Amino acid sequence: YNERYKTFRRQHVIGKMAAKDCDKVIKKRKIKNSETAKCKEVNTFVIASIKEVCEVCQTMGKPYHKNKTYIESVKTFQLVVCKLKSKGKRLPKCAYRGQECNQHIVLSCEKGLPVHFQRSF
Ligand code: T3P
Repeated sequence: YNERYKTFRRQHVIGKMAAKDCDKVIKKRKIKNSETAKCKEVNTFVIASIKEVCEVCQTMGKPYHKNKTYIESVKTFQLVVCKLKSKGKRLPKCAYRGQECNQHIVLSCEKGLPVHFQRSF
């Protein structure tokens, strides 16, 4: 598998978690802003199997109207959106507020595999 797919999986796909688990999961999965070495401002977790998320790239997605390079999911997914409580915090003290919702996801895909989480709506 390619490295971008592995990173996507680590950062955005999880079988089960609750909104209150953001801090713990983000730490365990070593999710950070790779450019600034600070805490990542937003990270969305899709609560699903990796198979279901990959299917968005294959049969369960359609072109995202605003930008052809992205694919939006036909169905909604259960999500936990983790948002940093205060911006600019340095590692390792990253404190998040989690929110659960059901939304469509917008991804980019390479060779039928998800490699980037763009947004949800
Ligand atoms: P990455 O590409 O490492 O997954 O957009 C900048 C980063 O924020 C990008 O990181 C994706 C992430 N992000 C979410 O996880 N959820 C969101 O809703 C948005 C807007 C961004």
